[in-house]
Amino acid sequence: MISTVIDQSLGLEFPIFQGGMAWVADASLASGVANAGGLGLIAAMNSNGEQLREEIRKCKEMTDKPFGVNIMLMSPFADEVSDVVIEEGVKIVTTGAGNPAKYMEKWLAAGIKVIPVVASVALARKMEKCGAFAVVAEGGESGGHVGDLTTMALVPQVVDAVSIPVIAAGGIADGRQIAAAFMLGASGVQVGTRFLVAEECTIAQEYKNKILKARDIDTVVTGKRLGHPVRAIKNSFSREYTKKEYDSSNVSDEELESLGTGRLRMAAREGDVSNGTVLAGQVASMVKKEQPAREIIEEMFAQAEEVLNGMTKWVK
Ligand code: TUI
Repeated sequence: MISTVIDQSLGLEFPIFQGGMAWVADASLASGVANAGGLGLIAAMNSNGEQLREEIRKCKEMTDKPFGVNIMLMSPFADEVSDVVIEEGVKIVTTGAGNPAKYMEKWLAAGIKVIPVVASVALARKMEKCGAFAVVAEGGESGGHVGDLTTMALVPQVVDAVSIPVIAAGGIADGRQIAAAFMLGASGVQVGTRFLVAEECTIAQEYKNKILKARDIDTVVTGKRLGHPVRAIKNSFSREYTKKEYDSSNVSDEELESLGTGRLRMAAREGDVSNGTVLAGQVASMVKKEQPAREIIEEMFAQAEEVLNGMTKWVK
C-alpha cells in the first residue's frame, strides 16, 4: 500500500486529489472520489456563495468521508465563497489561478487546511510562509489554466524550495505517472482529466466522448494574449479563437474576452463540444474508458505499486 503524509493527515485511503474542475467538479464527482478513498473537491469557480453552499450540503449528504472545495481566484465570486467554506465547516481548501494570501488568515483561524495550486517556486515559497499545509505543483501538461513549466521541471524545484508536502499535478493519468511523481519528491498526486470520464462525473456525454477519442496532439493552449492561457481539446471554436488571437491584429482584447465567455459551460453542461471549450490535459488520449471513481483510483495505485516494486521491468 502506498501511503504518505497526505493520505495520513487528511484521512484518505490514497494520496490522490481530484482536480477542482470548473463546471465539472460538483457534489456528485467530489463525493464519488471521496467515497473511493481520494480527496474529492467541489469547484467553486462557477458558483456564487449560495450555490456553493447548496453543493457543499449536497456533498455532505452523499459522503461521510473528507472532501474539500477548490476556489478559483479569478472568479468574480471569490470573496463570497471564501466565507462560505468557513460557514459550512469545510476542512480543506485548494485554490487556483492566483495568490490566495488575503484569505489565508481567516481560513487558518477557522482550522482549514489550505493547499494552494502553484505553477512556480516563488508562489510555493510565499504560500509556505503564509501557513499553507501543502502545495499542489501543477505543470503545464494539465488542462485548464496553465503555467509555463512542465510537471517534470516544476515538481522537483518546488520540493527543494519548501518543507511542506508537495502534490504533483499535470500529466498524470496512470500509475506510471504516479510513480514518477513520487520519484520527483511529491507526496501525492492530483488528477483531473481521467476523472472527467468517472461514472460519477455529471458532464455531458459528448464531452466524455471527446476525451475518449482524443489523440496525443489534440490539445492546444489558447488565451496567452489575455494573460490567462488555458489548455483544451482542439475543435472548431479553438481554431476560430486562435485565428483571432494571433492572425487578426484588429481584434480587440475585449472582443477576444467576450468570445471566450460561457464556452466551458456550453461544452460541459450543454454538450456542444464544437462551439464550447473542452478543457483537458495532454494525457486525454490515455483515458480509455468510463469507470467508477473507485476503479480509476485502485487501478492507478495498483500500477504505481507495480512500477515502484519492480523498477527494472519498466526501464527499457
Ligand atoms: O486554476 C487552475 N486551472 C483552471 S482554472 C479554470 S477556469 C478559467 N481559467 C482561466 C480563464 C478562464 C477560466 C480552468 N482551469 N489550475 C491551477 C493553476 N493555478 N494553474 C496555474 C495556476 C497559477 C498560475 C499563476 C497560480 C498562480 C499564479 O500566479 C499567481 C501569482 O500571484 O503569482
